[in-house]
Formats: sequence, C-alpha cells, structure tokens
Amino acid sequence: MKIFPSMVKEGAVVKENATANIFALGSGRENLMLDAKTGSTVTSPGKIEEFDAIIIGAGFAGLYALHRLRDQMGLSVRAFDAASDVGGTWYWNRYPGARCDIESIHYSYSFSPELQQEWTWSERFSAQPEILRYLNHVADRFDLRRDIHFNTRVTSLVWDDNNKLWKVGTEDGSIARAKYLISGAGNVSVPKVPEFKGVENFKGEVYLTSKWPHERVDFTGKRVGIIGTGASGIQAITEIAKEAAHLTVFQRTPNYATPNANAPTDPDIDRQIKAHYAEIRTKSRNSFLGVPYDQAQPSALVVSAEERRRVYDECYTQGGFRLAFDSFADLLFNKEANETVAEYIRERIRERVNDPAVAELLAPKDHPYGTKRPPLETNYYETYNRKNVALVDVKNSPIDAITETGVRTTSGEYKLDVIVLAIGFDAMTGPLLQMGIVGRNGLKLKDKWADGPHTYLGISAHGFPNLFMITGPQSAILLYNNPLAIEDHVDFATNVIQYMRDHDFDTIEPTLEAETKWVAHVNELSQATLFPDTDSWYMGANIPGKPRVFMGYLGGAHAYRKICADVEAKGYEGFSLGRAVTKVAIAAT
Ligand code: N01
Repeated sequence: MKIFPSMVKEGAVVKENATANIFALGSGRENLMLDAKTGSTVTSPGKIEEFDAIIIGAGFAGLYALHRLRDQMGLSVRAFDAASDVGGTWYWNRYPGARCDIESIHYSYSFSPELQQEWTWSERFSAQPEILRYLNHVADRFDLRRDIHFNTRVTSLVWDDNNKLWKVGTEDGSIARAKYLISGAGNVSVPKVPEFKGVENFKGEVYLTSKWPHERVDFTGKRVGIIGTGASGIQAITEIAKEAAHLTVFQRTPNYATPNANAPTDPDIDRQIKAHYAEIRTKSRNSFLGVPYDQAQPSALVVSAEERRRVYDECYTQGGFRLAFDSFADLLFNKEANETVAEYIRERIRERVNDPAVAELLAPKDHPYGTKRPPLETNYYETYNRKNVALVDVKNSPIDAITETGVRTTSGEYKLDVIVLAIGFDAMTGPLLQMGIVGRNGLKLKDKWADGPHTYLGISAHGFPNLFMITGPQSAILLYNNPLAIEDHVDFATNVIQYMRDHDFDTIEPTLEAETKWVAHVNELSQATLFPDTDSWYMGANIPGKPRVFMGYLGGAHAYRKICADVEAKGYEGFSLGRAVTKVAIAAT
C-alpha cells in the first residue's frame, strides 16, 4: 500500500481505492482523496466509514451473519447488497415457477426457536414469493435493514496489511474499512454471460431467469423460446407453457428431473415437526444432505430387482431429493449402481411423455444421474404432451445465432417474440472473483485461483486474512441443505471472531500446509465419485475457459461438521493467528 505521509493529517489513516489509483485520507469524517498520478488532492465522492465487520450480501448468509455479529456479539457491522432489498438468490430469481427443492420446513433458519415456531409455510416446497416474504420477515423481526446498504455493489476488497484491515470499495466511490470481512455473496449469483451470436439484435424481449424483472412478464399470445433445461429452465418451462401461445424449448443436455410431490402444508405434519424441531434439526445436521431423511441402503447392487424397484418407487413418489440421497448409498460412486436409477428415471419419462421420439430426447443417457444437480418438477414431462410446446435438440443442431426475429440453429430457424435464457451461472468461484479481492502482499484471489479454488474448509484462503467465505468453494454446500450449511459457516466464522477478540488476536488465516491438505482431500473425495466425468457447473465446465475442477466437499454434512468441530476444539488447527507487532501506525505531521 502506498502512503503519502506529507499529505496525512494528525489522526488520519491512509486508504486506497484499488480500482482507481486514488488514495483516500480521512479520519472517518473527512473525504480527502489523493490522485496517485497527479499528487493533487480531490474530494472523495463517497464516505469513508469504519466497522468491526463488513458483510457482503443480504440473503440467507448475510442476514444471519448480521444478526449474529451485531445483536449477539455487539460488533459494529455494515452489510452491502447490490439488490434494492433483502433476499439474495430469492430476490433475483423471480422467474415463473421458481421454488425451493428442499422441503421448506427444513429449508429455513434454525437459529431462532421463536422464528421457527411463528412461521408457517403454505406449501411443502415454497415458491419464490413466499421464501422472499420469509426473508423480509426475518429482516424486520431482527431489525436488520438499518445496517444494510442496498443498491450498493462492492467492486474492490483490499487487505491493508499495515493496519490489519479490509478496505471495501463500492460502485459509488465510497470506502469502508473493517477488521473482519464476511462474504455472503452466494454460489449461484453471477449469471453466465450468454455466448450467443447476435443476441443484441433480437427485436423481441429477452429475459434471464437469474435477473428476472419485478413486474409480471405477460406471455399471453406470445411465441416464447427458452434456452436451458437445468433446475431453473425446468421450473420455468412448466409455468410458461401454461400461458404462452407457443413455447419452444432448446435443450442441449436432457436432465434427470423427478417429482417434488409438492402439496399444501399438512397442518398435522407441521404441528408434529414444530413440536420436535430441535431434534429434527439435529437429525438433519447429522445426515448426509442436511435433511432428516432415513438411512439409505448401502448398495443398489446387492438387493433384488424387486426390492430396488420398490425403493425407487417409494422415493420417486415421496418426492424431494429422496431418490438421490435416501435410496442407495452407492449411486454417486458406482456406475453400475447409478445405471439402475438412471434407467428407472428414463422409464418413468417414457411413461409420462406421449410421443416416444420426444420421450427419447428427454431421457438422459450421456451422464450418470446426480452428477449434474438433479432438478425437481411438477408435471414437467407432461408439459411436452401439450400442443403448444415443442422440444428442439440443440446438442446435435447447436444454436448458431440469435437473429432479429428468433433463434437459428444449424438445422432451422424459430420465430419468437420472447427469449428466456435459463443458461446458468458462473458458480462458486464467480461471485468471489468478481469482487476484486486482493489479499496480503497484493495477491489477487483470481491469480491464486487461476487453476481452481484453493481454500481451507471452503471458508478461508491462505494469503487472505480475516476473510470468511460463507459456504465458499470446497465447502459442503453443494450437497448440504443451504440454510443449515450457511448457519454452520456463519457460526464457525463468528466463533473464530469471538475467539480472536477474547485472545487479542488481530489476524487469522489458514496455513499453506493446511490449505494444501484440504484441497487434496476435497479432490480425493471427488475422484472417488462419478462427478468428475460429467460436464457440469459443479466442475466449472459450463463456463468457457474456467478451470475444470470439482468445487465442493463430498463427504456430506455430518462429516464436514465433524471436521470443523475438531478444528475448533483444537484452537483452530490449521490456522495461524497473529497479533500486530505495532498497532495501526497513524501517520502524523
Ligand atoms: O443452471 P444450469 P440453472 N446452448 O447450469 C444450458 C440452483 N437452482 O440456473 O447442460 C444451449 O443447471 C445448459 O445445457 P448443458 C441449483 O443448484 C436451484 O438451471 O450445459 N444450452 C443447461 O441445460 C441449480 O443446479 C433451484 O448442456 C445452454 C442450462 O442451460 C443451479 O441453481 C432452482 C448453453 C443451464 O443449467 C443452476 O441451475 C433453480 C448454450 N450455449 C436453480 N449454455 C431450486 O432450489 C447453457 N445451456 C429450486
């Protein structure tokens, strides 16, 4: 960091805007900026503020982190979010049909017994508007909004090693500083950039599922095309087909979608769960997926064909992720075992789709079940029995361009009024890398992660002190019920912070050795599974040029929690904790 002592007033500290070569001088009240090129002082366009902790994001992670740090630990905290309100993923993904894929009673916060008791979900799997209402309720109930700056995109995060602080630059030119930085920026929050030639020439409307407008989009009487058949596309297709004059689905890779078996909340079940919520949460956290499923049988290959069919039928009918995680434990490890469930799902698709040629196109054969995130559905396959829906295979006839009037593939042209892009995200690493994170000695996170993420426990990285990446790459998040995974990580991070405050430490970061071992462990686990052979966003394979590496910990929620608990019990084994040799040097003239 450059310092210009002659320009600094008594009581002031020096700050740097990493993106603009502008250095700010201020005590918290002044906004003098120094242009590094000309040496002249200018007034900063924004404020410079100081906090104990800064949080990025106001979704499930950011809201809980704010409550915990501010209300339970008494720290001064500021959260930033680019959105105009709380919600994170559930703020942006407002496309028709968006809903959660884990039962809402489990896909919710557990930190407040009162909150758990007072909120009642209207459906087994709640739709986006209800989840957003829930997060708004949480923000109001815990009075969180007053410490969140909305409409504020973070553009730079720079570690100041002299002062042992993070400097956070935002789009409006403001700078804030804090000792602790918590990223709750999410994992599927940076949309994939559409790579279609000519998209800017299309004369109709174009929508991204992941940045859906707040106003209702009316498809009535329109010819709609949708590109993408992942979890978002499958949910959107089912709903848009009901309204559009015609819907063309451009499918590159068919997916193994299975029923969610959604239904209105059964008041008896709701009462039972609420009476035993604490035990149920414990059971969830001790299970692989963070949902209180029963124990899967060890192998699909040692039971009779009849027993296997019985188990698959039961899981398929009960819905949710039971087929993947509550049937047989070897589905994601053994190709032969996986083929039994894959063929079961194909058969069900063939039963549900009237036209055999369409059914065959919808039946996945090029990857094992579960190695792309399995979507859940209600009447997805029946949608293809509608007269106003057509399926176009863009694997064999790829999209060539988007024209002024529609989509052109190598085998034909489709005239459209509306195009919906459900093409996914630059997942896991994307949200962190886009924030311009610079650690100790000017180390850029994007350079450190040039060949894929390197973290310790998926929450921290060597060279980036006091940074906590809530459910970051190489954590258990990919296969762990997200709200519980988030709470676990926020608890871990905030316990670290409490420990540092209690023991007068200024910095914490993982050792290179611990990080290297963790990366090797994560890779070893993934190599034992079927995941690496499939091109998926789990592997970074959906983004051209992104390193192809599995980005999650695959040992399951229970094993992951045990590792973190051991690290904590051993006084943060694998981390190095430091005290500043001299406390913040404040230049004086
Ligand atoms: O994104 P995706 P998503 N030409 O990457 C296709 C979470 N989520 O937004 O498979 C043609 O899964 C691409 O094809 P292919 C959940 O974790 C949760 O649907 O690459 N097609 C694929 O079909 C989920 O997994 C929920 O061949 C192109 C699709 O676009 C994650 O978000 C709901 C293409 C992208 O699928 C991401 O899901 C929704 C091209 N050039 C999402 N580029 C719930 O919990 C991409 N595609 C409910």
